[in-house]
Amino acid sequence: MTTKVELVSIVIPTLNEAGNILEAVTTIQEGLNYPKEIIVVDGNSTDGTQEIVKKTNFCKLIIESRRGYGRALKTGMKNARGNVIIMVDGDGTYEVKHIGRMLDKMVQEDADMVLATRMYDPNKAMGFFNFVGNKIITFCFDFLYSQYLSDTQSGFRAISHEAIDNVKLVEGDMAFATEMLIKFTKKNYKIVEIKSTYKIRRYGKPKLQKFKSTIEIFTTMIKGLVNK
Ligand SMILES: Nc1nc2c(ncn2[C@@H]2O[C@H](COP(=O)(O)OP(=O)(O)OP(=O)(O)O)[C@@H](O)[C@H]2O)c(=O)[nH]1
Ligand SMILES: [Mg+2]
Repeated sequence: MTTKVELVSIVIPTLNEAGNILEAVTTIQEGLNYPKEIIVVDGNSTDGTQEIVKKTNFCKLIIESRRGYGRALKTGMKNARGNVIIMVDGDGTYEVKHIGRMLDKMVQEDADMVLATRMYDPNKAMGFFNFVGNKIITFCFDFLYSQYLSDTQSGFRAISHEAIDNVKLVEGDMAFATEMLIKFTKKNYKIVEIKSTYKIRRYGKPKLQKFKSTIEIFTTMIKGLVNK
């Protein structure tokens, strides 16, 4: 439940995103009209990402040397001071201009989480295999956990800090996002969606290992059913 956004902490994991990160953080810094802090959690990038972040003078840079998307986000969230946390990739694929809308929606709905869904994106920028994989995972998640979400793999979320502190998240990599939804669902936390758009990655490589991540996500969904 979120009645007011006192401070929003935007947590951005980065691993070699030198060509993407500046535009993302500048758009947030200049366009977001909420009290905010921007936290970049870097996994020892070798392409100059850290130097770019340091130069901005408005981002807090944290180094998380352990590999993994989930680990980086967890470390960032531990350091977040806001009562609301935004998690978003640093690769320029999510529409960070929509953070304001997500926060408005969070307060309007008194929600614990707002998911930015990419399923209604008119540009259809998500790759075919990612789209189909996401659809299958989301269908299974909704069926198994009685939800009506459309994009469980969206890494662009507004989350109540209090709610996330109340769940124990152990997944270190991409399954982190699914584990979070499972644990929020089990606590009956309110999850709502807003429609957002998506862009193709213009610089750098995806770190997503499709096969490994898919196995981990399904294992996480089954574990969630077994562990009451
Ligand atoms: N600190 C840290 N960040 C990571 C790690 N792995 C991925 N990231 C970042 O987490 C975000 C999500 O990873 P992506 O590679 O974009 O994965 P994806 O969104 O599934 O792939 P794309 O379709 O290319 O966007 C990006 O900002 C990455 O730079 C990691 O091990 N450590
Ligand atoms: Mg990405």
